[in-house]
Amino acid sequence: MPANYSGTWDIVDNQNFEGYMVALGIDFATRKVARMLKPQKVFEQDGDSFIIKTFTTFRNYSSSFKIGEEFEEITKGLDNRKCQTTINWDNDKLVCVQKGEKKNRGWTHWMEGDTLYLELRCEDQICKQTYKRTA
Ligand code: YOG
Repeated sequence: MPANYSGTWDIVDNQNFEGYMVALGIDFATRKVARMLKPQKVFEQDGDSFIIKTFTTFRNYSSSFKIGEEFEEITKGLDNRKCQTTINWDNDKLVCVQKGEKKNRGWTHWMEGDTLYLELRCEDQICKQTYKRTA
């Protein structure tokens, strides 16, 4: 039985989001707005099928995938790039690889009790986010 991430999660910590955004080529004005945001994640999971929604007051982002199945991801409203994206289990961690123009791009999610962690990677930058379960 895989881990179940289903639920609603609110951000409580966000380390080096600025460095991650610079690595993605996000312009200064957009970064200035984005770094004030408090994202909320809503996970809908049925076994190996996921929908992850990221909500903010500025923009929202949604991604649907099945574990191990590569898909074309357009990071619409983020850096607007095209990636060939695959998410796999590493034990109970979700490990995403986003192949495309940016080297070493991807993310990892894992849980410890009511805490959800997210590491976002792009080139030599790592952003570390922490979320708490609210539902
Ligand atoms: O989630 O990959 O949970 O899809 C990182 C934003 C800010 C827009 C979001 C909106 C990178 C302006 C990661 C922020 C900065 C700045 C939230 C979403 C880009 C643009 C919508 C993500 C994964 C893992 C699942």
